[in-house]
Amino acid sequence: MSKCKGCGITLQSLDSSKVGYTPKEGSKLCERCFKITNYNYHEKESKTIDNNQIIKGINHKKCATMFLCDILNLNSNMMEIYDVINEPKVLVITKSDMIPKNIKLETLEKNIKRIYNVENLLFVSSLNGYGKRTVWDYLDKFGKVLFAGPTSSGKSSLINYLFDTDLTVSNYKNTTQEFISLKVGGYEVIDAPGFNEDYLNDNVKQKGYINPKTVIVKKGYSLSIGNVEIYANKDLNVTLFFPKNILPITRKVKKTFETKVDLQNQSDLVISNLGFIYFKDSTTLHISNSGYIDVRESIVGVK
Ligand SMILES: Nc1nc2c(ncn2[C@@H]2O[C@H](COP(=O)(O)OP(=O)(O)O)[C@@H](O)[C@H]2O)c(=O)[nH]1
Ligand SMILES: [Mg+2]
Repeated sequence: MSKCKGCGITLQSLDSSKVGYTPKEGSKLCERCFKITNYNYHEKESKTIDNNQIIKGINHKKCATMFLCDILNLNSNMMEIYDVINEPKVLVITKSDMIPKNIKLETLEKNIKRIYNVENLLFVSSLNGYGKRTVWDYLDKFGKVLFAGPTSSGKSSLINYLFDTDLTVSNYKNTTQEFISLKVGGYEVIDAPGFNEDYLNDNVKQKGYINPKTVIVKKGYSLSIGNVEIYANKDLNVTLFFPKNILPITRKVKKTFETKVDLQNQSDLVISNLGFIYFKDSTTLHISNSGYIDVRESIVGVK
């Protein structure tokens, strides 16, 4: 059976409710990829592969791996996955065009390497080409390279940018549904399905810069972002790093909060797949819905 050129799924024309469906036999794209590419829309459930299966698949390929993450989906879950991927590997921070201009990449690099114990790190943007030379160097060194990382981190976009290929790209999660091996320009490149987390905000647009926003939340008020609500027993002065369309809400504290966390100064409260809140000062935080959060030494703090 042939595979979809956009997402790697095995094509079939028998059951329109199942993955890989195409109404036209002999088509190169599944209906889902066709709709995403032409209308930026699809209504079908994507095939999701369990993270452990993807890790197995990656390690089975036994080749150099670029692990792509943007600064909003960089978190301890993803770095635990990074840690179990076979060497050689490099952490690639994608969408560098989104990184606020007032944050020095050298500071970010130093912090990320220290906090997550990473040896090799690159920054890249498929939008403006930043860092492409370092990616080509890596490709030249290994010849065969696999592109892994969380869903929507820009794996397929980077391959398309480098090799002028037509992999399907979208803001929907799990756009790439299978491993896709391509032989292009003397290289062997493997695109991989993305890793998922339990909580994933589908279709969060991450276009343009993240505009870091410093907010003061008065004592007695809480700050709510996505599904997470936080509150401290004092005035809070924090900086928010989220896509522009994620709007913080403040409101009077009315309910009880399930979790209490002590944050050191210069910490980030990471809200999985949405972004992070930077705390310059140490704080005791009360958090509701803590399943999707993670605290770390700040990646944007200056030591
Ligand atoms: N700003 C910006 N957006 C990007 C970049 N690369 C990818 N994207 C966007 O991120 C979303 C996910 O990209 P995709 O390549 O499908 O991610 P994948 O799931 O990792 O293959 C798409 O909406 C892309 O347009 C980049 O370098 N900069
Ligand atoms: Mg993809």
